[in-house]
Amino acid sequence: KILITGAKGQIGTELTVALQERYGADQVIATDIRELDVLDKTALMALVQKEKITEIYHLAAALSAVAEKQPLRAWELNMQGLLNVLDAAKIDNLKVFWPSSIAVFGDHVGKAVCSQHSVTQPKTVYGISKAAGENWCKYYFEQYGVDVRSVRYPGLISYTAKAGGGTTDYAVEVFPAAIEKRAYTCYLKPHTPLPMMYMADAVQAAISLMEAPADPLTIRTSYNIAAMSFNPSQLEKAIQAHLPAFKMAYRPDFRQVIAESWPFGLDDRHARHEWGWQPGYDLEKTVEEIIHQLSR
Ligand code: VAH
Repeated sequence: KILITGAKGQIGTELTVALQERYGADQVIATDIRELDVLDKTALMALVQKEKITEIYHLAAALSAVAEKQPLRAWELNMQGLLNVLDAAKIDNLKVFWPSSIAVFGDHVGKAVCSQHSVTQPKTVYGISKAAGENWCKYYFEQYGVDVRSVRYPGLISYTAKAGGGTTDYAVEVFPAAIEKRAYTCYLKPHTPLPMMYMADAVQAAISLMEAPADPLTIRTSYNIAAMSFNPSQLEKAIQAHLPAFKMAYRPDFRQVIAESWPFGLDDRHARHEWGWQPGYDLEKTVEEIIHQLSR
């Protein structure tokens, strides 16, 4: 059976549905903080035994903007939570999926395209926890044979779950605002590009990687994956193609500095060659799909 932690989060909400559809609802144990605190290792181990868990999608974490407000609490949740899951996987021979992020790259890369082996020099608490987490995943794989797999997600765009306190949340919040008010005030400057991905692609990436044969996988920190890159102004224009009256205002806040520290894009050739990664959505297709779904 599959255990999902952080199942009420932005990824968890849609990943839970996808996994239930793929494996059957009775094969998926979806938990969030109320059902399982990932910092409670005893409770985690007990649930793994009781439910006969064989795989964990470990999504519970504090995202970039929230983590900057409470550094040590975010570090504990992101780091100790992952270590509890990795150790449970070692003891019970579980397969693990864990999301990393473009946030592992820092402002030394400028707005470049980062290769799989670019230096990770994170600037945020969230990025530090993801860079450390990647190295713990590699350690548990090499030292104990734990089959843990990871991708570096860009900003994720969804319309069912609310954004979870990240720096890329504007690309989520803008859609309901565009539909209801034809207006949105963006907390980033208009020409701040960021790597982004539609949630359907993000969910597919996690499932494809988890189902891929182990032998061809050479990356046991975390795979670069990429779909599109755009700035708020480009998103505004893509929405205006459907809602001509829509207007974006710009009022940068503390998240501007975080966004400027993240790369323009990621080189994802390893993911494409080793487990068939292939995005399905570009900016136009994403905007069309979300506006269609929210206008029904
Ligand atoms: C965040 N959505 O903004 C997350 C993600 C790359 C961004 O990690 O923190």
